[in-house]
Amino acid sequence: MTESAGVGAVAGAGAHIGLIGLGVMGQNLVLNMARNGYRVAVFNRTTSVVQDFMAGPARGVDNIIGATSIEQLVSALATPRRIMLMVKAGSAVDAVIAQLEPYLNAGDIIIDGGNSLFKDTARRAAALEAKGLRYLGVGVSGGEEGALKGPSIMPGGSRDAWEAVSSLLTDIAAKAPSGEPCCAYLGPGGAGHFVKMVHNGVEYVDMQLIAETYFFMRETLGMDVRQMQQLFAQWNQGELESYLIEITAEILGKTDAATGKPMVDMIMDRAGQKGTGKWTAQEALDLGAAAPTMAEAVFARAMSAARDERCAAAAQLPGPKPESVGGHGVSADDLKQALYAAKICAYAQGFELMKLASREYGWELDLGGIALLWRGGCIIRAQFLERIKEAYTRNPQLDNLILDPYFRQVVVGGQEAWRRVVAAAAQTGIPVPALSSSLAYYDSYRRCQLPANLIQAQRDYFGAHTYERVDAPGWFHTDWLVDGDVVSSEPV
Ligand code: NBP
Repeated sequence: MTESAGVGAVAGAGAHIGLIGLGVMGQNLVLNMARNGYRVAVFNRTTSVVQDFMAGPARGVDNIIGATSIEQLVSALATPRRIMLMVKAGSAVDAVIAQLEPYLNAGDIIIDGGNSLFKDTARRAAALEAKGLRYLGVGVSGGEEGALKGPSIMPGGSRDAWEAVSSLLTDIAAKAPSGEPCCAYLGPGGAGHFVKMVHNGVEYVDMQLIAETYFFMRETLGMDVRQMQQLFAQWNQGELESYLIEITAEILGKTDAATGKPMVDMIMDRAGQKGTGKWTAQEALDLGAAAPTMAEAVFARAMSAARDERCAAAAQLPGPKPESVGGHGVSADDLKQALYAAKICAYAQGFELMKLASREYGWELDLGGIALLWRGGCIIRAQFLERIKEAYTRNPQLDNLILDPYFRQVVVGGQEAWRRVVAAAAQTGIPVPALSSSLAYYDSYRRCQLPANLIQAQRDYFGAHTYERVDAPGWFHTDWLVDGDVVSSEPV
């Protein structure tokens, strides 16, 4: 740490913000803030990291101040103090808050920029606000590059605290192609972290859908890596244009230097996860939101992780005979339509989840505005998010994205191709859990009649849970069995 950039050098000037946690995200956010003209004081639990940062990436940047203790960091800040945490989610956040509290005064602001569970954020906000402090739970997406060049930022918590940091967060955020910042206040309590959680859940689905499409190209259509790379690059020029499609093409174009083989073939098919996708699926279950594809994407990662077991099972569980494998009349364009339709139905599930959460927690989320926040900086940035924004502008009360005229026409028009893909995958034994679950979602949502009448009958039969009739209001119970005959059906 250089003395010229030390805490003593700025006493009195007061840094605009302090940042604790110089991991991948923290370091890049600090450089982003400094580039935007903000004076930032930084601290990290392992203090050698502060020294390395000051001597490395922050070298020569004179509006970054390294601190070797929390007390030093706090004393370097202008008041009311603004302190952003970029530490591992969970107990680390509570630990850092506890360390900070003795040095803070009423009105000071703590901003948690990590991937905290929204319920933890709501709890922390309530506890700190009761002590006169202000708290923001801010989702930050875009990885290392986004943090440096402009991430998508999803703030929630005290509105008053938001107003005190809005220009800083807006300045460092990504800008959508229209020029609007990808950062806007979302609501009180854990609203920001909830939206970030759903963003990550949607990211899981998006990645899973692309991975299944790649697998189908390879296994069912028999395409080689070069052909797939060209196809994804071509798709990135149209309505599927997105960061994830773009990097998929780039990944497929990469050769392993050691073997000369496609890099993708050298990577073990075991997907990791850090938990935000799982939280999204869990929250969908808790809220009673029909979001099957969000859950399927998490299950697919779990199945991939059980590689040893899968390999052992492969020797014992045959699939379709090799001679039945073939294109099954599926074209590359069919696959493109299937991917787009499935993606729309998966995003519809994510937006439905946010709609239900907004009602449950009283957040009044602006769903169209959220689509715009995701338009730049983040991993799921895509041209089609503009379409989602337009859909909610056309009808802010839209029940489901697929009822919007644009999305309806895409899904309805693409369904035949989509069905061909899912059917061919089933016939050739290629697992497409997200493509098929999204189709099942579409087919369920568009049906007035589902088989739940039989489920209600079963529930009433074995547990006297009652049911509703189609021809009369109220709840009924039937004595299903007396010598095998139905004997009575009574209102309850
Ligand atoms: P890293 O793993 O790179 O860094 C973690 C940071 O947390 C380090 O500074 C570490 O300090 C600190 N920390 C830990 Br671990 N336990 C601590 C404790 N008990 N007290 C104080 N500090 C502690 O994380 P990252 O990738 O920069 O992510 C930071 C946050 O941002 C996480 O919540 C993450 O989920 C979220 N996020 C990450 C990404 C991404 O692409 N990486 C994207 C969006 C959001 P140390 O140096 O002393 O160990």
